[in-house]
Amino acid sequence: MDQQLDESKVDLKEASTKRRMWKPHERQKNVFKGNSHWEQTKIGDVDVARLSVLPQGAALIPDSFGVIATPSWKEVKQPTLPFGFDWQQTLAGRFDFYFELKKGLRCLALGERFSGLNVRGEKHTLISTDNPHHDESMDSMYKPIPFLVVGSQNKFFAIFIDSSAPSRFDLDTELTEEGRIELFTRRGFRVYILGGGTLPQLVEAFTTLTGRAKLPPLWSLGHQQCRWSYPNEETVRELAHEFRQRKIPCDTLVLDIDYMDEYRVFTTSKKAFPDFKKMIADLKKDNFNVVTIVDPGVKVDDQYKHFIDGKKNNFFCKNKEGEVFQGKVWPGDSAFPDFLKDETRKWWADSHKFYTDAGIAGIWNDMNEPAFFGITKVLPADFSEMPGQHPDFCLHDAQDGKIQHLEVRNLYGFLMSRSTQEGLLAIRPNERPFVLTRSGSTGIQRYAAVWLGDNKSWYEHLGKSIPMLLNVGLSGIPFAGVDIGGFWDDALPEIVIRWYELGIFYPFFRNHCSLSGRGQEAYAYAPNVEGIARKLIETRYSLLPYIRGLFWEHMRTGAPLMRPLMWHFPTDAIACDIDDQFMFGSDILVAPIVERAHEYRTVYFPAGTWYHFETNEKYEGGRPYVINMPLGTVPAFVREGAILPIADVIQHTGEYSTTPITFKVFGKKAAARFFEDDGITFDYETGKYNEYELSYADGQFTAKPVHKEYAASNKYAYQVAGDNKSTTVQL
Ligand code: MIG
Repeated sequence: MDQQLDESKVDLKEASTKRRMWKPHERQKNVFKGNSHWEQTKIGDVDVARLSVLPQGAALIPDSFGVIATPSWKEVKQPTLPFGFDWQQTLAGRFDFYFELKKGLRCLALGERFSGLNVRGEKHTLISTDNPHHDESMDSMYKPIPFLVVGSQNKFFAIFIDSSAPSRFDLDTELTEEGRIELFTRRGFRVYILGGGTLPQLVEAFTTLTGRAKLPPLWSLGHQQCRWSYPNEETVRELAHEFRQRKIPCDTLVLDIDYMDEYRVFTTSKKAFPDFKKMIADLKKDNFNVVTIVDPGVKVDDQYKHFIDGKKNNFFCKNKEGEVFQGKVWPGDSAFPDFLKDETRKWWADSHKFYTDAGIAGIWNDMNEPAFFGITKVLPADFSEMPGQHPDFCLHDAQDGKIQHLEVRNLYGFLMSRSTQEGLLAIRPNERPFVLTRSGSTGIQRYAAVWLGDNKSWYEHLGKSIPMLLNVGLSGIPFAGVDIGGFWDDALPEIVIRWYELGIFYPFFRNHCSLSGRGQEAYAYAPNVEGIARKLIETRYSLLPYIRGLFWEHMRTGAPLMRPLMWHFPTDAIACDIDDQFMFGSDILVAPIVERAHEYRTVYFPAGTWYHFETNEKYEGGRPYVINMPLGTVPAFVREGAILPIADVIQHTGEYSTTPITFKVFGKKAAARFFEDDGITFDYETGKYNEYELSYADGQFTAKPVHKEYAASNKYAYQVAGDNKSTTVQL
């Protein structure tokens, strides 16, 4: 898409004489003169080869921020590589990688893409970009992750480029069965080739390399409510009051940029929030957590402590002349912390004491691509190599000297969130931190949850959220969601309900909208609509015991919560092509309606027997069914043989530890694992958690403890789906 003509800038006369047609690709000369070597190892069951490249003139291969594993590598001359992988340096600022893409192989992952699940047949530019208009013609988004999975059935390979530099993937756009990657850099880098293996094995290996998310605080898995903006204390208090009074479960209220004093980070507006601390404390009493937005831009203002400190200590990015680089964002002219520097990250981390002292529970990082007003495209369409100097941007202090922004831009949001998380952890060492970020790159799952930025209240965006989140999950990030109801435009009641039907299965569950749209809270609609929304949100809370189990599984295996059907049914060709349904863990198939004025949809069931989540109606799999789903339906089907832990309705996770939990059994023979802990601290790391093997056979339910060191206070029962009777269980 970057290749497309920008009509406004084009000399049309000249353009009409240039015929753009297919030509066989001719390789230019390889100009590489530096050092390179291959090494091999095995991660789990997966073979991994890695190529290290140090171009001539480059100081060193910079430390990877994304890769954390240090397996022992064995140097090899030339490993046997799948799909004819080859590489060269084509220009001083560009490396090219070539590989075969045989017909029928699927291409997955690559971070956040506005695409269906299979990202093949497209060009993908990986540079972190704030483009608030998500449509078919957009290319770069907020989270570039150069991890590409290729394969089908039980045999997948992956290419992972460990470099912060921008890249462009051409995944057989010409239908010549060729893949090509251009990496725009003048620095050293590494490339990892993983495989073959199954899709779960590859994601396991990749997340062994790049790390996993730890268990999130339980409250962060509950319902979160946000708006740009709740302008003052009165509105925020009223919001809390409405949720509780109407008994719509909610855990978290999120404050957007207007809580600040003229958008100065680490301040609050005295006018709009006269007693910020007291407000937070009162909300806490009512079991609300408050999350505040923090943008990277620091207002240029010689009276403002944060700007003064940052400038004095050289914490900000500089321009060529060595002065503080300035860009325009919400505070007006702003300086940008150079998060590549350890000292800057430490300073930024410590600054969060301002928020924790006020009782803030978590931090939301936005605009950290970083975004500058007016720039929705970072790489020009004709960008063909990393220039020696890029005039428009700043310089960073990297390990290998002063580095121009574009070389490390993809790390900006990642390092900001890392610093934020480190700050929260240093201040509250035994509390699980909650950080949410818009931008991120390889390994961001270690530091933050993500949401996919500025969608619209469009059915198209509701539907696209499924494949987009699936690819984000395959890229290593389990804790993800999109703005429920849609960010831009008015969300009418129907789309909000349809969005909640799907959204209760997003790992990150937040309703958010822009300042111009109409009120989008679950109660901003007629009573019947509110009633449906309430039921759906209650369903989310009832699923919390299952959802925490999925995070536990992610920690152990790297598995995302939202999985494409091919994750579990890799040899079912039809299932592999489906991306308007997904598996939520191994036991729940989600198939929502994502269109206006539709009450029926086709649901494809892979082999096995499936139960309607609400009615327990049975479907024999291996074929599609047309299913009636009126507004408010929970669009989920449970796999026979599963046991789902279901919590009784609660209003917030503060009530979780005392709510009864029912193990719902699907079928005559079923099994599951069940995990529980305090949901707040890191005590699970020293063993204070419980894990049970649940099973049901011959009319008998058993719970065998695998690990039992946490004193839970819930009461438990089991119930066979379709049966009204529940039986108490002693754990
Ligand atoms: O320029 O803080 O994606 O969630 O509400 C817009 C205001 C800046 C973009 C984020 C959105 C947030 C908004 N921000």
